Amino acid sequence: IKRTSEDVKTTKEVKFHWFPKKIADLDKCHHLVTKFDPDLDQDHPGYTDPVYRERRKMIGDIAFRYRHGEPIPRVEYTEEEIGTWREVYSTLRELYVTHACTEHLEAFRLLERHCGYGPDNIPQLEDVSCFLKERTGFQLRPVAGLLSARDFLASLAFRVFQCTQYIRHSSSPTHSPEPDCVHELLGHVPMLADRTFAQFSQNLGLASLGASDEDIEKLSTLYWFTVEYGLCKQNGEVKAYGAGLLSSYGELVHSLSNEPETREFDPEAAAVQPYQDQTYQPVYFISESFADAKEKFRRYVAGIKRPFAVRFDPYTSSVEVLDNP
Ligand code: HBI
Ligand code: FE
Repeated sequence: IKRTSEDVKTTKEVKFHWFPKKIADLDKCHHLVTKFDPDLDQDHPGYTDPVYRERRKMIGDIAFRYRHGEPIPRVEYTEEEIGTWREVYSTLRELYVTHACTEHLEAFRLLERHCGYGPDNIPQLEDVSCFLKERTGFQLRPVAGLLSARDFLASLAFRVFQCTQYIRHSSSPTHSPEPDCVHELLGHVPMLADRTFAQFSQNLGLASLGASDEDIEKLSTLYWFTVEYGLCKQNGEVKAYGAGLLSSYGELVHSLSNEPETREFDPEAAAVQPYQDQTYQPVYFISESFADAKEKFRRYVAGIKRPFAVRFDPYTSSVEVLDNP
């Protein structure tokens, strides 16, 4: 029997968290976490710079006003912002050849050819979104900062990636405490252009819909050690595929050196591994391949208890809620 979640709730008295059922519902998934906000976090490099904070707020307003289906407004970046981009871009670009996985390298070449990627230009989210849509069906929507894990993961279920549009402070080109467009465009976007990785990301999102707070915490930790800080084997070598690594020169070098502890990817272990959002990770998980990670994750998800199952309908970009999974 097909039912809506509200039906399930009233007929069976099972309580679970509201979640988006159709892609336009993502307009309601906008709950920000203030943890690394430059207005509140004294350690943020932009905390003492009112001009930066004003600019970030202006770009953030684009996200607050945005509704699903609209084109993403273009931002005319300043010389200072492009200077910050250039500095990170050129150092990372060189390192990718030896440190990034082949999926990232391949997509990066295409992005340079078709999407305005280059040292002197910050790509526009609208152009990148169109590119991804053609490649894997993923699209971007602008977001004003760090989103709650629940809302962030829910958007992945619809192949939507919530993407920041402002750039980090110019005093700190190699590091940003919060996600910024350097992290999204250099780290996440190339990976979302890969079909298997895109499917893995969507599966993480689907598993999160209506999940308990404890399961959201586990899934977001899993996300952390895969999508953000994952390593993988390729032709007998270890390469990076995590966006947090691919957008940080220091940690990218560190993660593939002999220094850190590495372990074979195991969802059960990765879901409860304590992580670091202020410094380098204490441990990295190495996947055999994305297909292998996807399969291991599928088995892990089967063990998560939910009073219903969800099925994504790609024709309408909506999820069906199925009773008695
Ligand atoms: N919000 N804007 C944004 N970007 C992210 O990459 C992001 C987020 N919120 C949570 C999050 N990532 C992850 O750390 C997990 O909690 C899902
Ligand atoms: Fe990220």
